[in-house]
Amino acid sequence: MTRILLLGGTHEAGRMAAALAAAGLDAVYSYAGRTTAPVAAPLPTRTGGFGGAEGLAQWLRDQRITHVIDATHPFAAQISANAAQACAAAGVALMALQRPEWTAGAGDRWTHVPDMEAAAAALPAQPARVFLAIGRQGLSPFLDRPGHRYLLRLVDPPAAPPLPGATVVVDRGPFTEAGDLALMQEHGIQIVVAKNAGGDGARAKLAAARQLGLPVVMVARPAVPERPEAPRVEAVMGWLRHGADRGV
Ligand code: 3Y8
Ligand code: NAP
Repeated sequence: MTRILLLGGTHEAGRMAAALAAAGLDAVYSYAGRTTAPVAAPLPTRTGGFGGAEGLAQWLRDQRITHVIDATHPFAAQISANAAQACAAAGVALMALQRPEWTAGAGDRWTHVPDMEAAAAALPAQPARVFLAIGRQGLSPFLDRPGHRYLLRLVDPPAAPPLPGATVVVDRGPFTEAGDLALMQEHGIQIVVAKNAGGDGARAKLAAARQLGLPVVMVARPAVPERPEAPRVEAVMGWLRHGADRGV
């Protein structure tokens, strides 16, 4: 009997949940609980960590899960590593719904860096107005570059200023090019730092940077373990049907 755990928290995970619900499949949607008011999913939902890979493996056994779909964000490397390890340990089938990386096009001025420390080091020597569109968790490397004026965009209002002197806008995506263009012009942004999230939810700032002729520091995705990957919801549905045909 097919019973699915959908590790969510992204725009694509929401679309995956809708497809599973439409197919009448027995599935549960999982949030980490990072935000105060996450987008509602059309599936039964659970929130919070599992207690590492071991805890997840036990949860899979207790809940008699037969398939895990990892539709988490490409930068959510820990949960993805845990899912690969837990599915192997519990003998559960795993498929990652992973959107393709963004690639630079005509007019883009991107500098690729391996991680957030390198992104902070890549900022210009002279003070600049920097749009740090990377959320709240990866900000510490920028404490070493206090000379810049930072604009942060967060999903929830921060308890304390996450970066001294930074301007914070509170907004959740998906974002629009017109909205990001206006935001970047309003703050006189001169350079943008972005994670290579892929997908459409946060691409707007890249189009706005191109239109304004601004440089972008593009942070590469962290490594995740080898696992089956599909680029689209329809491919994951095919994987589930194929498995069901074989009675798994
Ligand atoms: C909690 C679920 C949807 C969901 C929207 C996508 C699109 C907007 C782009 C910018 C970049 C950023 C951030 C971002 C994007 C979508 C999608 C995506 C980037 C929500 C969500 C959860 C989170 C967690 C949150 C992180 C933060 C990252 C903001 C919901 C809205 C910057 C990543 O305060 C915190 O602790 C927030 C933490 C992880 C990265 C960080 O380190 O701060 N996402 N984002 C999920 C959970 O609890 O399991 O609240 O509804 C989901 C979305 N975030 O259905 O359209 O890519 O799918 N999220 C990055 O890419 O750099 C914003 O501002 O331009
Ligand atoms: P992470 O660093 O990979 O995971 C840290 C811990 O959070 C995990 O070990 C796990 O705790 C818990 N966790 C993460 N995702 C979970 C989920 N979907 N369900 C249950 N527990 C989860 O994760 P993150 O980067 O903080 O991302 C957290 C959530 O935000 C994910 O759902 C992700 O899809 C979403 N998101 C992240 C980003 C980003 O930039 N990182 C962007 C957009 C959306 P235990 O070890 O206790 O099990």
